[in-house]
Amino acid sequence: IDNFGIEKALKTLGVQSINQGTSTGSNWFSNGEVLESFSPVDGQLIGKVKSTTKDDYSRVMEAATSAFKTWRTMPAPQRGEIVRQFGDKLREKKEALGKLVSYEMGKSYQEGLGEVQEMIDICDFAVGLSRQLHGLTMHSERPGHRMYEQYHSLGVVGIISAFNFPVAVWAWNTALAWICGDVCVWKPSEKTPLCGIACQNIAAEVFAANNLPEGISCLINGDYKVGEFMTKDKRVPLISATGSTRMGKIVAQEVAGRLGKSLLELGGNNAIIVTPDADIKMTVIGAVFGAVGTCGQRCTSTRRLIIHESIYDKVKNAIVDAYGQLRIGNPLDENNHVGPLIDTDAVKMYQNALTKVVEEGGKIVVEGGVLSGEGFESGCYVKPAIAEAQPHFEIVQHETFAPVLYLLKYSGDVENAIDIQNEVAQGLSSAIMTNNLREAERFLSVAGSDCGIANVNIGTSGAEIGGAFGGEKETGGGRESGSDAWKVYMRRQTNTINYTTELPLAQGIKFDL
Ligand code: UN1
Repeated sequence: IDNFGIEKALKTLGVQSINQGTSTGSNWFSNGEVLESFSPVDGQLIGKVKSTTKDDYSRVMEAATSAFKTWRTMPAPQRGEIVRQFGDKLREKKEALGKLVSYEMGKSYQEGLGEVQEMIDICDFAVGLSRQLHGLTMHSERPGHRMYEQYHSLGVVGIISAFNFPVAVWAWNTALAWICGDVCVWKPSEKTPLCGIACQNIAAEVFAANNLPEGISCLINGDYKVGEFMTKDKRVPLISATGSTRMGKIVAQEVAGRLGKSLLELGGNNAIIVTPDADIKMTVIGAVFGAVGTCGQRCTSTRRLIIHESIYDKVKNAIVDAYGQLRIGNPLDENNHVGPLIDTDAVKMYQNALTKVVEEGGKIVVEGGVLSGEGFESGCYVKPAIAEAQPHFEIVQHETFAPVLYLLKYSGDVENAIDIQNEVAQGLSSAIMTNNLREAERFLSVAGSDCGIANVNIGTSGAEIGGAFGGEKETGGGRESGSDAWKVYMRRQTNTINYTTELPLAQGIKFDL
């Protein structure tokens, strides 16, 4: 069934009804069991993908390690030129890829396009960065000596990504890794394998057009067992993993066990603090988009609103009102704000959260529920819900990947709100709505938010690629995308050169022969 031009988009992206799920660039092969990708939009089977076996994986690693030897010797600005071409291809295919993201994952078409825009942005960023992989120079304590540091390519980077950003998170990693001279092996979520196939086709086209080896970009498919091939493989010096805290703990321990590096981007439990000095109109837009955008399935989604008691009712009423305007339905139809959850398991978790919050003493102020009937046949459409709760409720402490927003009340100073904000295990994104300079600065100070992202008069989601993205505590500590996040994709080397005829030892040590 053609859903808003999805057939044409699949064709443009080279996605077949049955796809080989393992690729070393243009060379496709797979021998594993078949994964089926059903759209949460209409429940239709979009396509099938063969998963990667251990033998397939060996072939991938052969291609990747050999491609690395060529790729790392290419000057970084020339690698940047390849990434520039990749970004151009993404511009050409933006609509098609945005549509596939929307159809396979369920986020709105606008957000699908936004995700592809993030890919384009990170490519531009990486192109500029390819001339700026700077190290420092320092003064040696010894006469006639020079000391400096340089960054060298690291090797094969393993990327494990989640269903909610099925293309952008790969691009944040891969665009930087490529300009750093690394090659990538990517395992997309088994819930969105076709997005992986589409991206791989685009990358492979660029590498082939430039006579570059297969294996600079590799794709593997399957569930966590396929991810384990990489986490256990000492030929993969860096694993970048995005997903749940549960998954991150397993990956971190596996990789640490062989002293590899991991870059972890895990769960969030993001809050907006709304103080008596908040602009209510801005608060409503920020909070509602943050809570219901991507149907509450961003790691940066707003889960908690911490509202001062003096404005509590006003804010609550404004938000409840705004929820009344939300249109839920086919995300490819641009009239709708909210699409489906990824699958029926996610629906169960959503229902469980609503039951739990009531059991713990919370009060529902916007009713949830699963939608049925025409247009909702997939069983994945739910109503965004709001509950009044207490900060310490177990369910409030927990990240539920669904559009459930908790309203929490604070009294007294902004410090009390900051305490509530910080008293969760996760530390990804946070925000304060205030026009009071003192409150804003306190929130940003060392005694303020403990998250990797802290915003003033902006919601918790929708970060730009220019900043380092990631968080503390159970969010995993990794930083990817902008700022100096590139450094994790390289190995640092300190070099000391003696241009005299003497060999003085450091620390003035005498060793006469
Ligand atoms: C994620 O949900 O995994 O800040 C990433 C945002 C997006 C990225 C989210 N730029 O919401």
